[in-house]
Amino acid sequence: MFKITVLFLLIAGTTLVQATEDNYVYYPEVNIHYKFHKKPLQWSDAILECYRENATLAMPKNEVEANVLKNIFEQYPKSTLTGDPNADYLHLGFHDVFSEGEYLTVQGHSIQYFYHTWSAGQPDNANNEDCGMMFRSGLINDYSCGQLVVFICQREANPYEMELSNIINSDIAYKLEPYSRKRFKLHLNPKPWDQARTICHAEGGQLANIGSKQEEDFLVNQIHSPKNKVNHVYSKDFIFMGFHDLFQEGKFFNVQGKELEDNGYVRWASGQPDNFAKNENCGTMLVSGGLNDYPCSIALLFFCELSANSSIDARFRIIDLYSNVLINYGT
Ligand SMILES: [Ca+2]
Ligand SMILES: [Ca+2]
Ligand SMILES: [Ca+2]
Ligand SMILES: [Ca+2]
Repeated sequence: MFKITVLFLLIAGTTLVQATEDNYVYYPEVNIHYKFHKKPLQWSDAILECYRENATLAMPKNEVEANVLKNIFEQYPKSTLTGDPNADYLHLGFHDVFSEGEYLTVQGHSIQYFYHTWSAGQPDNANNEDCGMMFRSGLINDYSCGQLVVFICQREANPYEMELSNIINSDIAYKLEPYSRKRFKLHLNPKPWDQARTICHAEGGQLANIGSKQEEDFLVNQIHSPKNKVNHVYSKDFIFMGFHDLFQEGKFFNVQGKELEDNGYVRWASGQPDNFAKNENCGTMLVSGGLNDYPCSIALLFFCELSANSSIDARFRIIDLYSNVLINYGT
């Protein structure tokens, strides 16, 4: 009897300790776990810190979630944040690093589908502000990415997805890679990196990332014949891909806001990344394979990808991105 009781206490104790160590608190009204980080960090470091905890830098979808963040922040008044140079500010997971004035979440979605109640006069891009934050009032602002600011990480059971990949895309230039079931399209009209990224989004996908050796070989094979069909003047040795170190020099993220290693396969070309002339912040692959960092503003061919669950022969829901109306097709 005694042994059974001790065992029970140990099990119960273990469970409690795990919950405490994790420090994520569940808010049933929004079905999200949050954790306040009292140590102020630069915006890109805050992303990485959340990522390491299997969470994302908090970005409210709506006013209810914004109020929860505001209330959590209120539990840490300025007087309790000693050593915080910006104690009335809270990082949020949005930015306009890629393109001035185009505000995206860390995961790459336009913030027009998220909470975006700006403080009066904001965004003002004062002193080139490209990262998102919230005032104690709950209103948002663009702010300098290099500033040290406290933040909240969030963890959702079912993370919000725009389901961009579920949009029907019948563009036959997308070729199916048989192992990953992803589809890739080589764009033959060279564009700077940010325009390439936008074009892939408009096609319901994203700038491509390589997840395996098979995918790398597949892309290399696709490059060779079209390369000679392009009449424009451009650098023929590189193809833009969906990663960058625009948030912080030397720290590479994919366009989904995750660390590059999260792709599952990272093979840099020899001697890369080298941030040549201190001006290489956008991802490319060599036409012969291997990754390289490259200047963002030079026009290159680029690969878009559609994820495995978007196949033109499946039955789909179409999301009208502008009205956010869900239309069901088929059963
Ligand atoms: Ca800006
Ligand atoms: Ca501002
Ligand atoms: Ca760089
Ligand atoms: Ca390079």
